[in-house]
Amino acid sequence: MFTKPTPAKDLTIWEDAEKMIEKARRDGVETVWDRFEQQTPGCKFCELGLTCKNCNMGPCRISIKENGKMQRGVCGADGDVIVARNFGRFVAGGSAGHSDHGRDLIEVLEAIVEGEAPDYTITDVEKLQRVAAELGIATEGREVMAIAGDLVDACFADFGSRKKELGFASRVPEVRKEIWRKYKVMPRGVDREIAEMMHRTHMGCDNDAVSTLLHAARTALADGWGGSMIGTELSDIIFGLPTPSKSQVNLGVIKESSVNILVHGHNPVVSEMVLAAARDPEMIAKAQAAGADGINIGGLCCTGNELLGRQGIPMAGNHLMTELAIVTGAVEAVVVDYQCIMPSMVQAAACYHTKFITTADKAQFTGAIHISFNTATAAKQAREIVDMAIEAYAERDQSRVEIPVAPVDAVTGFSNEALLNMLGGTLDPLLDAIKDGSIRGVVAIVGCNNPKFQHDSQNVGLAKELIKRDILVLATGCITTAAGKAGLMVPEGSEMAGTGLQKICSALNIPPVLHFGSCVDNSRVIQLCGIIANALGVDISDLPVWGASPEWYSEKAVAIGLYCVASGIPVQIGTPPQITGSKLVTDLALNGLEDVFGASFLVEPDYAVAAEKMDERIKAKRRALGLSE
Ligand code: XCC
Ligand code: SF4
Repeated sequence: MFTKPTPAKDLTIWEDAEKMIEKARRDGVETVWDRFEQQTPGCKFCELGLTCKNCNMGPCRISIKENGKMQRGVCGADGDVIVARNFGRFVAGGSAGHSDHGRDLIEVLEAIVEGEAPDYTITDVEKLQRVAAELGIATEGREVMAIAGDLVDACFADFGSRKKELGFASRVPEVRKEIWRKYKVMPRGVDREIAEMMHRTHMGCDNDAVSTLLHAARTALADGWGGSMIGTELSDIIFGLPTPSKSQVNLGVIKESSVNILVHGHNPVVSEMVLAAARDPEMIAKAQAAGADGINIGGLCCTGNELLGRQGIPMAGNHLMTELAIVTGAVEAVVVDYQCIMPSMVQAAACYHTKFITTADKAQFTGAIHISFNTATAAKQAREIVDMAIEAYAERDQSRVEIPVAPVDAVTGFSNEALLNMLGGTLDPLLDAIKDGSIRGVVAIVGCNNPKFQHDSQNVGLAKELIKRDILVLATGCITTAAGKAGLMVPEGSEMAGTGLQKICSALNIPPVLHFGSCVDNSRVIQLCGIIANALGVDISDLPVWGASPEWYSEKAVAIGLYCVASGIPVQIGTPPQITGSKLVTDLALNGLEDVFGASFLVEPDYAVAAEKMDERIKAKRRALGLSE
């Protein structure tokens, strides 16, 4: 039966997206929304988390029998166990993604120390010394490379099995660590917790849903305070601290007369080199010889966020904009590393002159051009990539180019260090603002898009609703582009905030929504919560703070959500994970975790209702701290 396609304006809140969805339809490019429609309705068993494929006596699926009793899998596993196992593996997947990214940065630092990465340097020696000292490494009077070598060893050690507690547990308030020890969720080693989750969920191992879920929390904590934190800290050390600067966002950052290269994925190791090559006068001259006015690097997703924070490159778009960026017809190359890169981008690129270039051996795409990126030859390979883009420029069909909007300004690149600097070297002004209620609370909104929602409607809606209530928003991952597009990332955006937050924003000349980096950089958020809790002499769960991921989609987002909750930060999500087939697991996520960690999940698909509920809790937390509501 022929049905009319959903009007593009119902799929997204943005003009640039709407126009490009329409162009994609004209150009015959399939997008995420088309495929979402084809996949709807989804399999009920899978949605409920009640399918198990963990062994070859199955696959099994669990339904409720006529007498109300739950069926069991061939091995005897019930629905609770199956849901918990599936969820545990989901969290392990997300933690593995972030943490393997972190490991890659340790390897880069190691190559720098060994003199095998000539194109990379240690940009922030001060941070190297500071982080090393935190991990108990002697720094006084020692050579930079000697300290870095010890830091490499300390970080690698956190991935293994020889430790009882991760190095960065030193950043966690003592009361919180006591909780972790009591419930045996103190993360011991990143790889260990992930491997143990795979083990526990093998047939015939951990057959108690609560036990499996507690280990899921431990696995997530190993991500947040381990793999992700290492990723963030080493990225700062190698590439420099994010510092606030002015940039631009939306598809308008793609330039009609330039060689446009979009960097996509998560790890800055490749994209930093591509950016450096694109800024090389010799490469620019080549681009000009090819008829372009220069080389323009734009960001997508979290690799974009990494470069946005440190180098101020403009952001072309977030997760659901990635295919649409290609549809502009003006993109010469998309250079990717890993994670959140839709496989469909290969097909989208093939509809235009766009080169789709993969760089990580562990993230190869059939039909892509693969450059096996190596830190020993990074600059040379980056130039090859830029050369390919310049060559592609000659093949561009200008008649198919449509850049739908003009770019919007955004101030980006905050970090805990940058925040501290702005506050004059002490957190006191922030604490005072929280105490006197100018800032009533802090919410970290974690990126992602999901075609289950009108694109960015929840992300932007929630951010606006919160700042109106004098709640400061920290943005990481894909919401950053959305908040930027909505005008929330310039100081003037505070006109949309409540009077208290407005006052603080004008005093510090900051936006009401602060760009805190990529999704790995949520480690900055938990670290900040640890610092504030320690300063107030309370636990993290006593603070008027929340995490939120209204449009989440990925395994990584759930790992972030769970490490926040286990750290004492409640988390709002717009859709439930695939756990609702188990009442036990669902109750635990929504309520039971409160008794263990002092925080739990809130599933609320309507941002206005979510903001209200979050505010209620913020009020209660403020009351308990003896602060005005
Ligand atoms: Fe991916 Fe990080 Fe989510 Fe965006 S926000 S869709 S995980 S790119 Ni992290
Ligand atoms: Fe079925 Fe049990 Fe095997 Fe899962 S582990 S597929 S429930 S028999």
